[in-house]
Amino acid sequence: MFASDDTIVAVATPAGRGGLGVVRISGAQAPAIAGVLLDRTRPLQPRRATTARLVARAGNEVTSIDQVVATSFPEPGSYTGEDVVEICAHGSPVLLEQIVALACRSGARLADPGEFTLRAFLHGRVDLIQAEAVADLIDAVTPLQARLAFDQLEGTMTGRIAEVDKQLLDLTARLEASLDFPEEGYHFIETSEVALAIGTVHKQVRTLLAGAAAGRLIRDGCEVVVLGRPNVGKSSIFNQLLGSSRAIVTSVPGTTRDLVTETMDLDGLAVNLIDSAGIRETGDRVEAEGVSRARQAFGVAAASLVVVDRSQPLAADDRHLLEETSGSTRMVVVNKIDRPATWSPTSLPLGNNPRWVEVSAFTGQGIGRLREDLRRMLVGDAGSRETPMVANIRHIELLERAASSLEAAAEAAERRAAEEFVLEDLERARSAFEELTGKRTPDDVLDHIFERFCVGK
Ligand SMILES: Nc1nc2c(ncn2[C@@H]2O[C@H](COP(=O)(O)OP(=O)(O)O)[C@@H](O)[C@H]2O)c(=O)[nH]1
Ligand SMILES: [Mg+2]
Repeated sequence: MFASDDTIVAVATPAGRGGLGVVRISGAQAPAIAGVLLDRTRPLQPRRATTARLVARAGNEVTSIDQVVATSFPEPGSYTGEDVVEICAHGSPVLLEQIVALACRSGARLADPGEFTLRAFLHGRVDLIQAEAVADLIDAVTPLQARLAFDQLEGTMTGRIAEVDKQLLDLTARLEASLDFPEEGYHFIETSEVALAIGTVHKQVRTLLAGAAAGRLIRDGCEVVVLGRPNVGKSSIFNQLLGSSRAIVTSVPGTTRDLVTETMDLDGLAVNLIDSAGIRETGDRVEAEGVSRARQAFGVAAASLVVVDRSQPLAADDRHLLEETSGSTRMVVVNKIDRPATWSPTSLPLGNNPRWVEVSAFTGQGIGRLREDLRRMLVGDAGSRETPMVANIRHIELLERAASSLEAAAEAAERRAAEEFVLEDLERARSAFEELTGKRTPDDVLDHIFERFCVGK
């Protein structure tokens, strides 16, 4: 996978018909292949979109296939860092495949998924964090996900990591220098200074990690389950949140027996909302199955909305559920406030989990507030801050590894351990950073990362 001296070609636009379609060629032979494909006497001028006739040649016979716009990007200033030619043709899948086939006949080979970006990485055009951001940007399903990925592509994370790594390098160099003069001990740097400097770096890494849980929720989306005893208005709230009548609402208790799932865009957060069967003690086998599925959904969901009906006295089933969910990420939704109240929310047995919001699924009152509160409960104010957001599990694990090595290093420095021990921990932290940016990343990890790309990217 990592040999990159040949020339690759792929359609870069999505499968199916479109106004335009782009074929991308990258590698040393790209300009020559373009010369064969295009009916021109002179080579393309760098970075200048040029209209040309695309032709198929057989012996002396030249058949026109399409009128295209071709652009040449010479190495090293192209996306991949190699010679690249982009051919923008009419968006017919048949036509685009034909152009790809012609390019292959002239010496190109079909690109693997993500191979253009892999080459950009191998040629140092982007680091690994940025290459991953390309895939995230393409996969984004909400504008906030796209923004998060684009920030990463712009190098906000890369810059932060480089800063941290530079401080570590400096520290390592000074410790190594004092190693060369063993009788002097910490010669080029005071022990207290070492511990302090490590502490500063450690804090920067922890700051990056602080937003990680929210970052992951934004990048990957999450599940939120609507719970409550039958007839409190779960399906009505589910529908209000989604803004459509997706789940069946009836006044007969026990109607929703299976899980109903829909994805909603909660101000940029992709939330998989799950409507569940009412949770209550029941003798009915089908209903009991529904109840058990609701409990399973609660087990995997990031958070729950526990619905209670303010127009009815609180039932034993309500109390059980409030108690059962009190240790989790939960919002109590006090529903049916359009009706006369039989109790006040302040009297609810909420334990140490005080979040509640009053709504009427009937009139829609309070639903906006519910959306805001739910979002804040899930990710806080994330997405509106300056620190780059760590969102990728690979990044989180490596930063955690770096953080714990830094802790160990600081601890060793504090107890005035020999420089070797401090250095060893610092090296471990640095190697985590190198794996993060791709300076030193195992091939199987690279394979895994580029596998998830689409062909043509
Ligand atoms: N007045 C009033 N009725 C509601 C409200 N929410 C739901 N209902 C009614 O309560 C009944 C049960 O609603 P449903 O959403 O099916 O409850 P579920 O069993 O918890 O899913 C239906 O007749 C709804 O129309 C509300 O806020 N106000
Ligand atoms: Mg229901």
